[in-house]
Amino acid sequence: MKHLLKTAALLTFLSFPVYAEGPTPSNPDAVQYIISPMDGATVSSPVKVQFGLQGMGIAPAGVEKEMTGHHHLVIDSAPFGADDPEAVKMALPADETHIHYGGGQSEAMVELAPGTHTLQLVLGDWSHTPHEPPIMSKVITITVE
Ligand SMILES: [Cu+2]
Repeated sequence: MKHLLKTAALLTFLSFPVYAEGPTPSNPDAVQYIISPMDGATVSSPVKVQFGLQGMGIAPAGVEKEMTGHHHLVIDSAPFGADDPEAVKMALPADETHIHYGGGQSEAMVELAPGTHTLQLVLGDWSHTPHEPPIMSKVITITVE
């Protein structure tokens, strides 16, 4: 019986597309979302942002493991890929508007200036590159007092 289960697991693994190089496959049904703050919320800085992910797992940057990735927070930037479809095929930049949580964090305290801000999560693979198809949250808008 144990042997049969192992075989089943192996067959499941092999049914995913295998790329020698190129995009890391995602679970196309995976859902990434911002648990808090809520869309439209008024908050004070630093803002505790909680990251949600269903249908895939979290692994630290540099760890290549099937169906995993780490969270990236995109602040005040155009919805990811909308302005440049090619961008989803490259590693996410690391700057003040693209924050990597390569330790596998599921929440963070984020310093934001007073005013209106947009937040979006994008899942990146071990090499900080979006999966195929890319997994990302919807964009939320918050107001920092
Ligand atoms: Cu990253």
